[in-house]
Amino acid sequence: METVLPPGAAELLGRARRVVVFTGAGISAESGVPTFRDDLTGLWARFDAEQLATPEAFFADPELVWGWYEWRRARVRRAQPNAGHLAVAAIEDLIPGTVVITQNVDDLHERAGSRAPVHLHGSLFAPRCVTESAHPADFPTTTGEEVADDEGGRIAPPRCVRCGALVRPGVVWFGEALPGAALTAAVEAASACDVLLTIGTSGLVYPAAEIPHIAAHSGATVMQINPQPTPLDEISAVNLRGSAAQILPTLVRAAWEFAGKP
Ligand code: BJW
Repeated sequence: METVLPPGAAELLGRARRVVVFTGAGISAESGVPTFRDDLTGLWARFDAEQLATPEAFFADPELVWGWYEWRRARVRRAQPNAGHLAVAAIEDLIPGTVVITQNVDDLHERAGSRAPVHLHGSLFAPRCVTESAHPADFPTTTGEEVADDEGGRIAPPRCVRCGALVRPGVVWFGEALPGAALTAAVEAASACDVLLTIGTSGLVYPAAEIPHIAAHSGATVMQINPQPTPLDEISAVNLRGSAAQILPTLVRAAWEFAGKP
């Protein structure tokens, strides 16, 4: 189906000087990466993601939780950036200085050409030692290849070769602080932008969900792309209902044309 943009949407983006792109799991959905609120499958079907993404779950059953992350890591490795990720990189080409802030723990923005996305919730690819969060984990390589099938399974986390403690996923779990530098960069960019584009996030998880609110309160125009209503509807001047991979390329192409750079 052809995407029809509401009047003025492309002009808003094409005219903007300082843009923040704020993304969530929905932008990677069409690359085959499940969103956080999709039902889990296989070994993890009886859990909610919210139950597994906690320090308590990891320390109660490290094999269950590490196996889940290895399975997800393998899935992301096999996934490719979609048209939505590519369109985000095209915004960075159109409007230099655009800041991409993502809640996602995958690397699909980087692989689509985004320059330096700010990762608020860490990365699947940066495991670290549980005792010394400052040092990245040195551990015997587990590539995730062993869980590359669709089943997944329990896997014992490796041990840090420096101190012998467990290695944990380098992501931010519920109840944990976000990385300070990333949060500061996100707040600063949101406070100073004139357009914030929020894409594929439920807007339910804090403090990340504050970022679009900070932009709105600072006078920026918030544009949202999401097939479903979210709590961010009320601060979004432009609500584009639909999939990121479909709407975003149309929006960005039109913004390039408006800016006279077809
Ligand atoms: C499409 C689409 C398509 C589908 N195209 N769209 C204030 C109020 C209430 C609670 C709190 C609060 N402040 C803090 C809290 C507690 C808690 C919290 O927010 N809880 C809520 C659930 C209520 N927050 C925390 O615990 C945070 N830490 C904290 O506050 O620490 C305090 C502290 C300070 C100092 C010292 C110590 C502590 C940490 C939050 C960490 C979140 N981490 C996770 C897991 C990461 C690792 C992993 O992936 O396993 O991050 S949770 C999960 O949610 C993940 C995501 O990044 C995050 C956001 O989810 P997202 O991206 O929005 O995805 P979904 O699945 O929710 O939505 C997908 C959307 O896409 C939907 O809207 C679809 O419609 C849409 N979509 N297809 C476009 N094709």
